[in-house]
Amino acid sequence: MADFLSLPAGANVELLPREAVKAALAQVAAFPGVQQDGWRDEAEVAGWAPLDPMSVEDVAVAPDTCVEHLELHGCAMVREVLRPEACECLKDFVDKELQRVQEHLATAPPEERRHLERLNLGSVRERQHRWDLKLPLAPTVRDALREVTQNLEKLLVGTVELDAGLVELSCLISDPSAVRQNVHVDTGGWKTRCAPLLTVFVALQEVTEAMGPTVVFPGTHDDPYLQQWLSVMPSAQRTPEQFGGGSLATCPPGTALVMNSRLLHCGGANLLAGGSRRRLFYMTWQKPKNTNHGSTYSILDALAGRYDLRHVVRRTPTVEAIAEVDEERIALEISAKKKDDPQAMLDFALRLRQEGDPGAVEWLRATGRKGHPLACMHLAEMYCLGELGLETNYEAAEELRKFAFGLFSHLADRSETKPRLQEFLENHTEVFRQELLF
Ligand SMILES: O=C(O)CCC(=O)C(=O)O
Repeated sequence: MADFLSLPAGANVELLPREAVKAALAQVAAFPGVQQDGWRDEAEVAGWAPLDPMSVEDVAVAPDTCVEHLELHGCAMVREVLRPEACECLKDFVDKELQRVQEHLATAPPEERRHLERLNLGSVRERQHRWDLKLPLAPTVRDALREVTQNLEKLLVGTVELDAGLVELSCLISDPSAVRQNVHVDTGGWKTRCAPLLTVFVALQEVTEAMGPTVVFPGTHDDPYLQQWLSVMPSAQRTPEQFGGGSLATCPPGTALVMNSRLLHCGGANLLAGGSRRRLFYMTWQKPKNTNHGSTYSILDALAGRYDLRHVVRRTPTVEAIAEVDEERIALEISAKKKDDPQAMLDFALRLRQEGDPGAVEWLRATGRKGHPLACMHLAEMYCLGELGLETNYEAAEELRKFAFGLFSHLADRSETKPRLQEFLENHTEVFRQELLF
C-alpha cells in the first residue's frame, strides 16, 4: 500500500493522452446532435443583442443591468475602456516586445529555447502567425491594466468580486495568414461548482472582419449539454457553422470584450487580402477560491499570484502587489499550472482541497487523466464524502478506486506481456462512461 501512494518510478506522465481517453469514451458513450438554436433563443428574449456595446458610463451607473447582461450571454462589449493614446502606446510596446522575444528565441541555444518560449509565450491555438505574448508590468502595461480595470470596476466586482486574482496578463497578436482557430472554451468546469474565470480582451486598434475578430457564441457558457458535446467532438469539426455561426467582435480601438471562460469562441482568420496585425491586450480574473484547471494561465511567473483586483483599481500612484503572499504556495501553483508534472498537480489539487476550493475536483480529475492513481483515490474519497460540490456517490467512488488500483498495477508491471495502454483503457471503460475523470 505504501508504494501505491506515489507514481511508480519511470511512469509515463502522458499516460492517459487526451486522444486515447476520448477514443475510449467515444466507444462507450453516444452523444446526440446539438440543438443548434437552443441557446440563441434565450439571447433574443433579452431584446438587447449580446454584442451591443455598453459604455463605461453604463457600467458606472447601471452595474446590475450590465452584470445581468454578462451573466445571460456570457459576454459583453464595452466601448472606450482604454483611451486612444494609451492604445497607441501599448500597441507600440507590444510590437517591440514581440520582436525582442522573437530575436531572443532565434539566437538562443536549442536547449534554452523551450524554456524561453514557455516563459514568454502562452500556448495559443493555431500558432502560425499568432502569438500569445505574456506582458511584463512595465509602466505602459501597468497604466493600461489600471485604466481598463477602473473603467470596468463595477462589472468586475459584480462578477468575480473585489478580491479576484489576476491570473492572466498577456496580448494576443495575429498577423495576416493566421488561420481561424477551432471553436473552444478556455475552461470546462461545467460539472463542478468552480466559478468560471472572466477574461477582458481589449482591442489596441480597430478590429475589422478581415483581421479575424474573435467569434463568440452568446449563451453557450451556460449549456452543459453543449459543453459536453464539444468536449468529445474532434477538433476539426468544431467550426463556427457547427454552432450556428456565432457573432463577430469587430470594434473600434479601446473596446473591451468581456467573456466568461466557459463561452464557446475562437479567434478568426486574419486574411492576406485586407487583413493586418490584430493585437488584443487581455487580462483574466479569478474569483477567490475558484481555481479552474483548464486555462492556459498566460502570465509571467514573476507576476503570478501577486496581484488582485482590489490592488489594481486602488487610486494610488502605482499598481501595488499584494503585500503578504505565501511564496511556497505561489511556487507550487506555478509549477502545477505548467501541467507537465503530475506530482505537482496532485500536490496543488490537495492544497486546493484543503482550502475548500471546488477547483480541486477539476485538478484531481486532470491529474487522474495523467495517470496518477492517488488522484483517483482522493476523488473516490470526495465522492464518498460528497465534498466540494460532488454529490455523494458510492458507485462512482468504487469505480474510481478500482481504476486507481488497476492503473497502479498497470504502471508497476514491467513485464513483456503487459497490455498496451489502449487495451487497459478498454478494460476500464466504466470510469470513462460515467465521466468520472472529465
Ligand atoms: O484571437 C482571439 O480573438 C481569441 C483567441 C483565443 O480564444 C485563444 O487563443 O484561446
